[in-house]
Amino acid sequence: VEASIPEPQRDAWQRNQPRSFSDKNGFEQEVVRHVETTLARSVFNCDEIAAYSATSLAFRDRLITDWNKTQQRQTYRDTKRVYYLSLEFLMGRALDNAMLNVGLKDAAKDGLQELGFRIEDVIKQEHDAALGNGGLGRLAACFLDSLATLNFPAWGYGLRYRYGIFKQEIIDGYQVEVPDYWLDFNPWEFPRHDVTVDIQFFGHVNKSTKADGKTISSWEGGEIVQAVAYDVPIPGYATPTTNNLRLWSSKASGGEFDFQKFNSGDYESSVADQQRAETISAVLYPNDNLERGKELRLKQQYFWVAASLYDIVRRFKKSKRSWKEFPDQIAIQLNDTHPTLAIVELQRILIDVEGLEWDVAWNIVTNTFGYTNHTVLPEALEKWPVGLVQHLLPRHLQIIYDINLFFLQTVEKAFPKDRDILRRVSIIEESQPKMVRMAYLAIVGSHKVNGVAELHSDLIRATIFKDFVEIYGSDKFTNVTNGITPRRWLHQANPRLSELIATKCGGHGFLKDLTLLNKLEKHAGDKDFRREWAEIKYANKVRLAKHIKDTTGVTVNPAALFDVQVKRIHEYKRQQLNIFGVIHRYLTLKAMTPEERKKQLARVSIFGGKAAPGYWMAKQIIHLVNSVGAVVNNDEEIGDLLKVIFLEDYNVSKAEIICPASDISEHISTAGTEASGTSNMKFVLNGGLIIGTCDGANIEITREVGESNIFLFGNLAEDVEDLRHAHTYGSHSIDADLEKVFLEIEKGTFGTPHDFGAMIGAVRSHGDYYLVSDDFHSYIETHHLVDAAYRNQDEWIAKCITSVARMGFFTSDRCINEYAEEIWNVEPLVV
Ligand code: GPQ
Repeated sequence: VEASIPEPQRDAWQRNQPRSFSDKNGFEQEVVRHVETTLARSVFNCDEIAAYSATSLAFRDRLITDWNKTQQRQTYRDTKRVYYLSLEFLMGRALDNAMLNVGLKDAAKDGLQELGFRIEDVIKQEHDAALGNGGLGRLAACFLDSLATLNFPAWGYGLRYRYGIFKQEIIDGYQVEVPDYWLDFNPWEFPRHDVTVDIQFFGHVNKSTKADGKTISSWEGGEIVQAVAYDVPIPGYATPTTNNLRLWSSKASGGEFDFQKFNSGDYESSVADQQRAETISAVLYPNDNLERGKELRLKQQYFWVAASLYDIVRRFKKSKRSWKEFPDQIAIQLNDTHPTLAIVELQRILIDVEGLEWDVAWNIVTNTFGYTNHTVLPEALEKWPVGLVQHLLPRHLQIIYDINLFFLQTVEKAFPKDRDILRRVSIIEESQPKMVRMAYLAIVGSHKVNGVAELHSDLIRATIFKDFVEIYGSDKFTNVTNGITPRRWLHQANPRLSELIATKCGGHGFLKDLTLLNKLEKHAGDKDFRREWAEIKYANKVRLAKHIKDTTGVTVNPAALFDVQVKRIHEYKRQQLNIFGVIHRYLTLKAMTPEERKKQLARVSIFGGKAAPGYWMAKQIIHLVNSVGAVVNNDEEIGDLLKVIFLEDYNVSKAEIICPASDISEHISTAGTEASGTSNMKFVLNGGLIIGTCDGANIEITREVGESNIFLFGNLAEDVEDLRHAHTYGSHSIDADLEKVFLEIEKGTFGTPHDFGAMIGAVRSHGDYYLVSDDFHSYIETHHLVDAAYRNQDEWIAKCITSVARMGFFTSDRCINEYAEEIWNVEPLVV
């Protein structure tokens, strides 16, 4: 590898390598040094924020040493790398994770104590890095953790949004969005002002004929925006491997602003240009499972994809290998269709810039990319108007048309009798206006397509991508069931449970090989072990109860059954089913005599999650939950028997408090709509049971933990279509208990009935698309089973322990190994 420092001077560098701390004293020295020099503070004005800043800087220095070594090693060995392209990385906090991964959290705890701080208070100062909406973004974050932990040479590429997902406030029971400006102080990123890429938009295509008669196209004119790299180190757990997450930030090209305009007195427009450029990476679109086709979103996608590919190609070219080796050196994974333009951009670079023949280039492209689908919901499948693509990316549209032409030619040859197939599979939808179907482009341009749970992968093969399975054969379509990192979601979120498990599993090895949890199984009947297990669950519930008290003012009894549903608010996820069930429970309790009531089990129903700002129905659901809470929580007849809580601003750091504290959690999507779900895995791994539909990964969780350890209910995916049809074309009668709930809402028990008219109407009069009424009875019955099971605490705890013992499959390490073997063909590289 070429180095900028000549050989004779390297000795001096070797002698002066920074030494990173490895114990409490070393840590304290670093903290004091950072407080007094980097932060220019002292014992007189070191508050918790300064303590957080200095602690982070101390750990950052440590990570950077390992990061440098990792990157040098990867460059030197030049083995195949993985690039994970995701518009979302929902990272949460970094400090706790960094301390645990390098194995120095205890040293930091003691050190901070000596310096006058409690480590928990210091950790809490960190702002979540919330560059994602929900499951898709969090999956990307878990994957980065596993890639580093398993020593894979891998980079993440994303956008450095100035504003992450909005903060949610609840005011008078309604969601209010507040901007999330999180970059005031972010010690975890390194600006690389020397790593920039010029990104072109608009313009036109010039065709010219070369001497040999070949025509070449070049994209000219338009405007340039600059991409600046910001690097975030990603430490693995108990390994020096520290990978890189590179986030691009947009800037006006040519520096601060247009000096010519500035000097000629046109101040406003010189600043406007700069602001327009910066708008590209300004804000994360707050939609989950929904695409709204906004021009700025397409600009974001191309900006990020073009910068990343330029970077990847630049790195490849340094190795002086031939182009045909590109797919042997590089695997690029597309996290949903958001980065699909990367396929077109790489083809453009290879043919227009590098001068390769179309077929040679296309072969390289298709062998490089893999595409992961995360939903079958039609409203989430990306389509871009042809006119918009033409305007913004004229050369790319031509290439898309050529890709489509060659693809359709092969389809026509293979299926000469199917007169309709070309229309069905065309990348261009012949609608008004014409649209580019991004999922189809992603399939055609990739060598593997995967879904994220078995049912989901089966469904995409059988429905939305059926024709493509016919065309390419079924080998191209595969499944990689999602997983979660046990480092954050067990060890960090639930340290006491992690310690207890370690006593039975021969230490903390299970954090790297989660199948070792199976050693727990034989202790499920052990009385002392169960007691300790139950004590930890109780302590976690006390912690959540305190959070609830602090944030909502409502007192909840930690001895009650905690029933949790936290996730984005969406009709398909059916928070409305949950709150209708809660109202049913309330009415049942109200109808009882005081004697009967005394025999009932106490419950706390906990909701949390953000609604997309433009999703009116989701906001109505939040309002209903809060309105029910306001009535139930103040009903003295009911007291502790039922509390209804809406937790404000659900995010990663709050999930770390909530997951360890649930007894039962709800994963109750209409069958066939939730691709996988990943919080289901988090809750079970933390010793909670779940109530759920036969959907997404719930099915595989059932296979692993056993049917007796999960509460399944509701209609199956295979029956959904017929039921929907019957609602629309047959007679549709509403479940009698649900109708009682509706009548109570309409009586005004929970505030102005008018507010909830649309929610009721969706079930009663608009076809009940999400099958709320069809599943209501089975849902209520199953909650009765939950109550009954919870009364037998010994057996309940045994179920929890057995379930945790059988959760080894759901580590994201297992997924990453599957991707590495089946899709990427990459090997780990130990530093
Ligand atoms: N998912 Cl398409 C999102 O979080 N956002 C999206 O826009 C789309 C999917 C989720 C999906 O709903 C969950 O079922 C998955 O577990 C998750 O992606 C990760 O695959």
